[in-house]
Amino acid sequence: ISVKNVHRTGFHFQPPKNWINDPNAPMYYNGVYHLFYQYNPKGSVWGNIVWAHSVSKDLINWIHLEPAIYPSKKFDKYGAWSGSATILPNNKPVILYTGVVDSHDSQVQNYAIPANLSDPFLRKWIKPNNNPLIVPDNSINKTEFRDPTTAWMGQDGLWRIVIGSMRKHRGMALLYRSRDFIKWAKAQHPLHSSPHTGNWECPDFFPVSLKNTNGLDASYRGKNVKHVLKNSLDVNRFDYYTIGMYDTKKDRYIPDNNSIDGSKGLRLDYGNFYASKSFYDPMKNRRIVWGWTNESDGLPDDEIKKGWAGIQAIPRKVWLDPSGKQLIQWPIEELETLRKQKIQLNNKKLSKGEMFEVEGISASQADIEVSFSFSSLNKAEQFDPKWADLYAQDVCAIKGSTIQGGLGPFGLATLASKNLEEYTPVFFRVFKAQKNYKVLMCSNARRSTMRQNEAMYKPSFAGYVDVDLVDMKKLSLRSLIDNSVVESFGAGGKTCITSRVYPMLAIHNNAHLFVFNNGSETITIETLNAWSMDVPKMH
Ligand code: DQQ
Repeated sequence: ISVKNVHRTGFHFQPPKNWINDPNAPMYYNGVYHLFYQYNPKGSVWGNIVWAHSVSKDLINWIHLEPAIYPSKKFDKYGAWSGSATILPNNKPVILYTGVVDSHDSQVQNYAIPANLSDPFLRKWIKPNNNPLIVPDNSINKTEFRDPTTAWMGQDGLWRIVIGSMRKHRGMALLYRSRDFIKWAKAQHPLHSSPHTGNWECPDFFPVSLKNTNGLDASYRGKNVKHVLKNSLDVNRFDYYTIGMYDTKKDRYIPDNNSIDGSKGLRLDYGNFYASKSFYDPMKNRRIVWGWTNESDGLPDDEIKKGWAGIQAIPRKVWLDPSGKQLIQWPIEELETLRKQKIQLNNKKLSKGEMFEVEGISASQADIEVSFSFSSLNKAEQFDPKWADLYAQDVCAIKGSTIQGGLGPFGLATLASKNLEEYTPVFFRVFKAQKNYKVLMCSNARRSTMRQNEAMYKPSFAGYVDVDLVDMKKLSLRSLIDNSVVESFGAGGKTCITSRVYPMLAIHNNAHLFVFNNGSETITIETLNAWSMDVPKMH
């Protein structure tokens, strides 16, 4: 296996070569799922951006088609950047995307429509001559004006979209309205904005049900819904969201009291996951979110040597937690069709310092679901009040997976070499704070590779998990391991963390998987199910 391929993923979405970034305009149309994405047809670093296009019947096996949108006209000559799809009521899809019109990155919004609706794959897209549809007015920073959302229709019959922007470091979702989808007028106020958050890239705005896990169409109007506004923060490259109320009279979104905008807020993923976009899947009545996960191996040189860069995370079903306070995300059920050899364990105790190997599956390409229990919270370490001001990631860096604790650290050591020279631990550590327990979930790349390369990014990604351990002394973890990615879901999808790692020893058959407990409290593995994962068709 050449250096080009050793870290390629097996079951994550990737084209055969070259650079990819943001997922664009995911949609379901007449029996086919479409995924477009930002793509450089000429190389494996960002540039020459076109809209690559792939189609699928199951979101797992993909056919790569010719690019659907590429710069050619005055209104997108310098780039076809991110955007979204809307299916109009006459069952006609339309794409809105950002066109870059000069070498200074000035931006406008354009539309494209399928050339031939009877082609099941919608291979060809037309960019009509009445583009651009929207140009920035004088109040808008024209280099920070991009990434139109899927449109939704209000009771007044007008379409609405938001476009990401910024004014004096205030991030905002600019609101536009249209009757015919062609003539758009800017609303007086943004749908929402927030100071000191920087530019909002790839905003996403959608309703979620208060009643069940089903998804809702963007235009859904009814009772028992909340709304979610997600934006991708340019300043630190993470996807943040708030949950709130959409005041349709004022046409404003108001985050709930406990929901914070910006980098102190909730994150879709506490790891490498950016520019995500969701869509409503009418086939299975669900909302699905796609996110881009970038390379972390350092210098553009590595990307050039590999000939490829970037993957899309596994599509996740997304819904509102019954508490109403956060979203839940879970890998789409179709992923389970790739499960092959299985091994199962029940009721295995792990006392302090114990570690054992999960054998019998391919540890470089696997799906693992494990549920841990413990009989008491008494041994939980004290939460240092100083940490309250830190990000979870910093606490994970301080405490790690090897420093002995009380209740935890316990979890999985993924992509591990036989003698643990390399490993990426995904684990929990429970602390006792003044009023409650704090559950830290970490995915720590610090020991993931022997490779010496200062540019390599090896963060101790982490997030807190909002669970009540007093009633239920249990924590579950699911990890999708795929050669250079470990995508993990804590407590049934409450906290998600994706890491990109580049082991030198723990590759293919030399990768191992362990379960460990470095806390003094004994942990029981109630069940552990692990599967080797097959490679879907992607050509
Ligand atoms: N990527 C696109 C932009 C977007 C950014 C350009 C986010 O439209 O704001 O490739 O990664």
